Amino acid sequence: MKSKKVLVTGVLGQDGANMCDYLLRKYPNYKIYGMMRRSANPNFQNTEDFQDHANFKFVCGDLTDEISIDNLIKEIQPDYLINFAANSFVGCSWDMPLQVFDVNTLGVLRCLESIKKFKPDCRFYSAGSSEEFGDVDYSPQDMDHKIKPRSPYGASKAASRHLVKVYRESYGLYAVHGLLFNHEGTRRGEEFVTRKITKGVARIYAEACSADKWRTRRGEAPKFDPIELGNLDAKRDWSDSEDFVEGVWLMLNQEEPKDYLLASGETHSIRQFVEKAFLYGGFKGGFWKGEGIDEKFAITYGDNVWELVRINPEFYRPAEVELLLGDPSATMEELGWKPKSTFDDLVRKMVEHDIRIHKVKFKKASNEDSC
Ligand code: NDP
Ligand code: GDR
Repeated sequence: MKSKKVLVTGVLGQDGANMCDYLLRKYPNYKIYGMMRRSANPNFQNTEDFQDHANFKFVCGDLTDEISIDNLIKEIQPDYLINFAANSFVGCSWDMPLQVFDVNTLGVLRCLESIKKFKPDCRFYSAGSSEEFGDVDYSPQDMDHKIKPRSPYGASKAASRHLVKVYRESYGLYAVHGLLFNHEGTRRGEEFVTRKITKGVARIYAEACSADKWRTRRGEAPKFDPIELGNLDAKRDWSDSEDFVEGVWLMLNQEEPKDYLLASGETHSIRQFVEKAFLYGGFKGGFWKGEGIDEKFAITYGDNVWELVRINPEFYRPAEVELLLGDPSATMEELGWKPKSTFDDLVRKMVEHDIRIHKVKFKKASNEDSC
């Protein structure tokens, strides 16, 4: 098989790492370049499984610096540029809207311009989002749904979608914008709600194991810090990022470029994610009590009620996307793409992974036997 060169931005994040991992396993002779921003203290947690592969190389660049993008495209001459780099946290996009547009929109423009000038046959992926649909008119959302973002983040991604179309039609570039619904996994950033919950379950699990012994010794009830969350009623269409990077790769390898949508076709509330995550963490019989900001998720243990989740209004957003549910049927038919993981598989995988890593850390810190 002919060797190709793929430049992946956002390599230290979830999708960038999963894409590099996928490509190195699928095409051991491809040269994969993972672009990261220069930082004094980079976190290599997501890349440690593949960063020593002979055909993988870290390169430095920043989407806000066109000189760095131009130099990479000129020097590497990539066959593909897969742009996952972004300021991807919706919640902070109200606090730094200009920076979000600089990275998420102008960053895409810088990539397109650079490809046009230095490698016009390079295939380009732009990481679009279901946040572009925002305040949805109907469900499930498909490619024809109007653009109605509710956050600076959603607006920045919608603007980049227009730019991709303009460059595709004006200059004949192979450029695609993937409208991806939420996707998660064991490499997910810890500020996103799913990972925040599964990390929280793992922490409480470890504390419960130790507290149980402590309680038996002293005959007293243990206390835990519950997980603090915002809007529990928002609904998201969650999938596994590992399934999605395969879909993205298919988008980049068609005869003609066009935009596609990836989703699971199911939606679940944050509340349902919490219930499932605690169940997979071994906490049976959880129940909700109270209302509004006093609502709590708890379980009964002996004579005690343990609070596992409570509301902190700090995590509410100025404007919320209440419901997302995608229709992946057209993409499945056109690309032959089929996700392997279900919602239950995803929650279980994330909880089990976080319990495993938390137990190791916890054991080291407390010198306790694992439970
Ligand atoms: P992550 O936040 O995990 O990763 C984004 C990466 O981009 C980080 O590693 C970050 O670097 C890097 N980055 C941020 N700013 C810059 C910059 N100026 N120049 C270069 N790199 C930068 O996101 P995901 O992997 O989850 O998402 C990948 C892409 O897909 C993003 O564009 C996101 O908006 C989009 N998306 C994600 C969805 C999801 O559910 N995961 C759904 C739909 C779209 P650093 O590590 O230094 O902070
Ligand atoms: P989202 O993901 O905004 O959908 O963007 P996130 O996990 O941040 O929020 C999902 C929903 O959960 C609610 N929520 C909380 N969210 C966070 N982060 N923390 C909390 O404590 C909390 N409590 C409740 C939020 O209000 C929201 O409704 C993700 C990102 O990956 C984007 O980059 C991507 O484009 C979209 O998914 C599709």
